[in-house]
Amino acid sequence: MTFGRTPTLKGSAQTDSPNHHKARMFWLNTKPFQKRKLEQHPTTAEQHILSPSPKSRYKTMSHRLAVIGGGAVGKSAITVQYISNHFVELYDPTIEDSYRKQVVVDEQSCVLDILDTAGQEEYCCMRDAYLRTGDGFLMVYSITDRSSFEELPKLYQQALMAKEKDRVPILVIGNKADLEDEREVTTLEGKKLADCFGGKFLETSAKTGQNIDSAFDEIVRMIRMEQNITKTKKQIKKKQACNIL
Ligand SMILES: Nc1nc2c(ncn2[C@@H]2O[C@H](COP(=O)(O)OP(=O)(O)O)[C@@H](O)[C@H]2O)c(=O)[nH]1
Ligand SMILES: [Mg+2]
Repeated sequence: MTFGRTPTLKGSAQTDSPNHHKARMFWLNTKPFQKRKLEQHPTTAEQHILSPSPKSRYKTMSHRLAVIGGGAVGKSAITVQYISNHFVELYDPTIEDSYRKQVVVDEQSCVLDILDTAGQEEYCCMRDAYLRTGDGFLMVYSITDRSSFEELPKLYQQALMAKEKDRVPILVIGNKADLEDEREVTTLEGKKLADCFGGKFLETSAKTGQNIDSAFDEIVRMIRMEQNITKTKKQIKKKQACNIL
C-alpha cells in the first residue's frame, strides 16, 4: 500500500532547481522513530479484547531508509519495483523521489519512509543530511559494473561520519542479478564487503523482482535490532546512574 507519495520529480539538469530537493526535504522533515497515527479501525468489542492497550492499536513505528549508491545501478528500479511491482526500463539519473509504505515484517507493522537518492548533491551537506537522519541504508551496486562496487567503501565512511557512529544498519545489494553473463563482481566479493561494513548482503534483480521484498524486510530487521541495542544501552546507563545516586 502506498500513501503520501510525493509527485514524481523529474529533476531538471539544473541541480539548484527547488523541485529537485522536494522529495529529500519531505523525507528529512519526518522525525526519526516517530510514532505515527494511522487510519482508525472500527472499534469493535472483539478488538478491545484482542488489544490490551487501546492506544497501541493506532500507533506504529516509522523507519527512514535511504537507497544509496552510484549512478545507473538500479536504485530507482529497486524502489519502484518494491512500491509498485513493476520494472522501470527508462533511465533518468535526475529522478529523486520519496515514498511511504506501510508494511508488516515478522508480524509487526511499520511505516517505511524511503528516499530514492539521485546522487546529485551539489553540496556535501545535502548528502550528509540524509545520511545523518536515515535509520538504515540500502547500499546498491550493479554486479555488471565493478566501479559501482568500488564506490561503496567511501559511501560507507561518509555514512559513519554523518551519523557519528561506528555501526549503522546497512544492507549491501548487488543488483542486476539477472545479467549473469555481464557479471563483473562475484557474490563472494559482495558478501565480504558487507561483512566489512558489519552489514548483510543480498543479490537482487529489479527486473525479475528477485529478493526485492526480502531486501526491505531485512533492513527493517536490522533497524529494529539496532534500536533494541540502543534502548538496552540506555536502560543500563539509567540503572547505573540510579545505583550511583
Ligand atoms: N537487467 C536489469 N536492468 C536493470 C535492473 N535494475 C535497473 N536496471 C536498468 O538500469 C538502468 C538504471 O536503473 P535506475 O534504477 O534508473 O538506476 P539509478 O540511477 O541507480 O536509480 C535502467 O535502464 C534500468 O531499467 C536490473 O535488476 N536488471
Ligand atoms: Mg535513480
